[in-house]
Amino acid sequence: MDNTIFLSPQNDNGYDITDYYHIDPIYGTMDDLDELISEAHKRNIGLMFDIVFNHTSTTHAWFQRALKGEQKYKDYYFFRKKPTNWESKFGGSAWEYVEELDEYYLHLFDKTQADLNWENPNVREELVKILNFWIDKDIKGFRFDVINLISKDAFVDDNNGVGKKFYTDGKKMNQYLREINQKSFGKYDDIITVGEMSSTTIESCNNYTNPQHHELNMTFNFHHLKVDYENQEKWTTMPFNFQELKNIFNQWQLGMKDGWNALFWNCHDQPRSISRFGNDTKYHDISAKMLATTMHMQRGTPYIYQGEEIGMTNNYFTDIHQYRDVESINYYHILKNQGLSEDKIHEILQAKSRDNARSPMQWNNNGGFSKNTPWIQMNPNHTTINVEDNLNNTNSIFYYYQKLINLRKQYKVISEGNYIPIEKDHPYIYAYKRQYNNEELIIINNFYDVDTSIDINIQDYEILISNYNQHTLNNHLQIRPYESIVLYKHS
Ligand code: TEU
Repeated sequence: MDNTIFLSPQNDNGYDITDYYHIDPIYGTMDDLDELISEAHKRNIGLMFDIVFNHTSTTHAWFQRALKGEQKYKDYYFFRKKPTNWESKFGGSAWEYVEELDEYYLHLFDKTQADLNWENPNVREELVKILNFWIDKDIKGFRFDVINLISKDAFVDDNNGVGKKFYTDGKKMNQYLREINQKSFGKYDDIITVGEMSSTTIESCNNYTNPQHHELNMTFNFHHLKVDYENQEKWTTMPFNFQELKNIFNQWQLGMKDGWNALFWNCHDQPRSISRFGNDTKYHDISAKMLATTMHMQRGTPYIYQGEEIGMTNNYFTDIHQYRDVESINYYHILKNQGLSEDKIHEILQAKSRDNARSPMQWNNNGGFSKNTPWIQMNPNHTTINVEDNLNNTNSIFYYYQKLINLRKQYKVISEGNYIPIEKDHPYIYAYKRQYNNEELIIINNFYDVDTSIDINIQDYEILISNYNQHTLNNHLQIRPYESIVLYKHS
């Protein structure tokens, strides 16, 4: 999955773009990219770009000209004499004061990421131009970063000081998406789009992805990844609320009736799922496969984030100097100011920091990523968790993912079937059925280190895939720790 590769000062790992037409030298040159695109093309692989249109880096030429007072470019952003009380998602105020202008500009993220003013037709035209530039280079897809924040409804103070309701899923969202769709990717039938949605709703996502609306193909939402937030606060530690997780899956799976879900556990913003929802020690392989099954059997399009397919875990850093992520470092200071102990802060960062997912890919038992010192420490467990070992073991997590992908291609009931929740209140099991014409699947997943059971009629079903080898199939089905079992029947 994601990461942007455009020219950037890398204050936020590339989500602060200086120039949308150039590749950052840390990733190579335009020639390298052209070669990659053409080699991929030959192998029938299309490249998808991660692109950030809600904001630019403050080093972008537009913002620099705005700072010089050029009205044309000030109108590309939101400059105001009086700030609102909104909070930045990375901590502190969402407004930064510029002394030379005696004005504030809006930044929903870091202060080096200034929000673009989509109200301005010139901005929309620039963004369409960028999309078409890359489409002409044969880029076959786009992941639009926090795209549901582009329509700001009103600049007024929020009673609870956050501001979200004034800029999330705003009134002009559908209009803006339709416009860029019509003028760029919508003209082609082989380009795929996914919108990353911050604090969104099922209703909005249905609207964005209803094929008749010509906006986006599918959406990522994060509700299932907030079930370990105490009082909805990310920077806390709490065992995940399993009932809540199941409710959210069931609601989104059933609710996206007109649209389409992007399915995922991991991305560059989330701690590793195996450390969070599985068991990254005793049941490392088993629980990695269980989580994979849970997601890959759902209705939607699954995304895999680098390292997930070999069961990479959280980094468990112990020193703030090991962190690189701007959000983690900001919150380290915020939590310290709130009086939390160093130990508690580290416990929180170990559970929640985005850097848990940002350490280098573990290729072999020496690491194998680069001869140079990487930007962030490699997880020491590369000695036992790495690609090479996975490739040498037919029972590995990697081959299990491969099998899941093949099954989706083979079985319409996986790619097209409907979704029916079962065992909704079971304390350990998340289970559902899928149906398509005369085919049926039952998917059963144990999220805990316990032996348990369910009573279910599985007559005439056979095992399609499981993370355990031997089974006794009967209607009082015994389920082992972190077991996943997918049963298939056709009539
Ligand atoms: O992230 C959007 C976002 O709202 C959050 O998930 C955020 O990363 C954070 O974890 C909140 O606690 C996107 C990108 O994926 C992220 O990497 C960027 O930092 C962010 O937008 C700004 O561009």
